[in-house]
Amino acid sequence: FMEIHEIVIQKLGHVPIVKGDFHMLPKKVQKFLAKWVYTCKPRALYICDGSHAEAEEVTHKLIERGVLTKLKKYENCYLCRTDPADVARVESKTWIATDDKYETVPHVRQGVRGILGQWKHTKEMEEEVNSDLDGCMAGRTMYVIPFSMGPIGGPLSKIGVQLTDSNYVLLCMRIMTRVSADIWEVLGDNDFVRCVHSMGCPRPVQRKVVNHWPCNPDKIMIGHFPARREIVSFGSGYGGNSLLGKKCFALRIASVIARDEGWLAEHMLIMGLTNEKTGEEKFVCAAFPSACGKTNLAMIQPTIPGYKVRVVGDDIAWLRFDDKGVLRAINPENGFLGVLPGTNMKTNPNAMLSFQNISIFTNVAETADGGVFWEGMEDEIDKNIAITNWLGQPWKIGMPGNAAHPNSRFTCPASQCPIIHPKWEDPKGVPVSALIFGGRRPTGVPLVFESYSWQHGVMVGACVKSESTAAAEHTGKKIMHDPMAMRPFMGYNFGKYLQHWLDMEKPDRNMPKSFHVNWFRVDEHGKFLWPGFGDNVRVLDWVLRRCAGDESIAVKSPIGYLPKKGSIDLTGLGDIKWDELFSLPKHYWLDDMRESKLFLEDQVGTDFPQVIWETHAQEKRIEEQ
Ligand code: GTP
Ligand code: SPV
Ligand code: MN
Repeated sequence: FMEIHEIVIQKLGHVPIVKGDFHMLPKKVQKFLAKWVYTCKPRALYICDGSHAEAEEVTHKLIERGVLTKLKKYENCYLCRTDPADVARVESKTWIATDDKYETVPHVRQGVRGILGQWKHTKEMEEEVNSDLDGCMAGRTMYVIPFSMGPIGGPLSKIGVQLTDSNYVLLCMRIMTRVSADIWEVLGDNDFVRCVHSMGCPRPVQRKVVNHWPCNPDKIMIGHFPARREIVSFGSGYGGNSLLGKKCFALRIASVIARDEGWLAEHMLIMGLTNEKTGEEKFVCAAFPSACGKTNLAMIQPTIPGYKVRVVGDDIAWLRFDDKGVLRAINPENGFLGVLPGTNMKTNPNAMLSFQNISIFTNVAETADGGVFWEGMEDEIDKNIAITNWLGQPWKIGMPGNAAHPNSRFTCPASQCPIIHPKWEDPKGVPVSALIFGGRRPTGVPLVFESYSWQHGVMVGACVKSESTAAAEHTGKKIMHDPMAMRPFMGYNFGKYLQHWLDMEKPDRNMPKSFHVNWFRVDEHGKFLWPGFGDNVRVLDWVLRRCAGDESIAVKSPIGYLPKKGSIDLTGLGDIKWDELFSLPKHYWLDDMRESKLFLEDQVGTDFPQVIWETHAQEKRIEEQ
């Protein structure tokens, strides 16, 4: 009968600890480490402290090995090309493991394949994890990364510890989360979210390593164990698959914690808009599916005077009502992992200015002068400069195919954004006045509408759809349901999640108004009807005037309140086809509502909160239109 401590030491075996002091770690962390060292069998253990020296050391190693190329044109910026088989999140290999299936996924209609999360029995997932991870770090170093989602020690923040055999992942985690040795003290004996990541490429390697990017694409597995707050990711080194603080922790696991603790973890940007006349500032959160414009909206450069815009977060919001009934939001992240194609000094100067220093560019093209290039930057580089595409081949503007991968991304510290909000790290969060849903809807859906009530807003959110994008493995352009922009990120039964949203509404709470926007409606030639980007501030201006109680600018429609004609400031925009932008084709909406209803009945079944349908006879309103 051994003491826990002895078991821990025994399991660690003779793995050398090349940095850090194992014995100074909290006991729970020691046990966690011992278990995974025993399973993964790394060559060495490296306990990270988040220091500057650590970044230098790791960066140097990555350059030496050819994973990173220093970009001469910038300070501390690096290019990384992945194995072309590892370029996006892999939803088909992402699972939530619980004992009870219906804790994770809704009761779908018989014969229907559920798309709101993938469930595996805890036992089965464990077996897969044990077999895949057995010896998976052989010949490699296991990095131990203590990190905080949200300001360290903040009342809304949560702590995680990630183990990984990828120093690229370590470097990105240092930007995207708060990595610090202080975490150990703040953590003490408390629990933490357990994150385990491996590229799945032990030495000697079985599979040819491409671009110095070890991975195991055929065996990718991203498993979540919400009951014990654990994430195990295998086989991929890219984005949301491997930076476990992001989608895995801050959305999937956090949504379960949020369910248990009475708050919300959402795929939302957070931004502040200050009215320059009154000095009053309002904050809004917006949920759009992946690659549908969150980062762009959060960093918007307004094209009309009157507002000062500042960003709090561009991807994830943790939302909680305070004791005064005010909804408060924090951005749990520390950096931005943004889409590059389409980003330039015209569309998003604030993003461009955020990544001039300490940044990593993954899967973009390189220019001969040590700069970067992607689709959308044609007017911002020297026309005669030689370009190498993301696959390492010579490239010229106008050639078929892409210079950069459509899901190529920058990773940079949020603090580098010129319009970062001074309160972006306020541990209490910022007060939220409006929630906005949206997606890529080429037809039928107006630029903006406001829901009738909180409950109606939940329905509008549940009906979010969008044209598929490159952020995940889906191919071809089709309109997919992405309820609450959370389809790939749900941590538990979507029906229960909707009920949790409904339960947020209480008499003593100041419920934010909710809206739906669509920047992507096109005319009969396929041209965008709305200029988008900086001009989206005109829509936010209308939203904020509605929040301030202006009754004169809205008209009731079957789907919600629409802007009264002329109530959106279009000064200087030239020809905007208002009627086309706001029309509600009756046949379209009837089809759309029936389709959405069928989708929710198929996919959420008896778990769907019926009250949403009962109170909002939307179809009837459309029929009677
Ligand atoms: P994730 O990081 O995947 O969650 O994406 P996101 O929601 O932050 O999307 P992002 O802001 O990175 O935009 C994705 C793509 O949409 C980019 O190619 C943008 O150029 C494009 N985009 C963003 N806003 C607009 C807009 O208002 N109009 C149009 N037409 N395109 C936009
Ligand atoms: C998204 O797909 O919504 C992202 C990128 O923000 S990733 O971190 O890869 O999920
Ligand atoms: Mn995102």
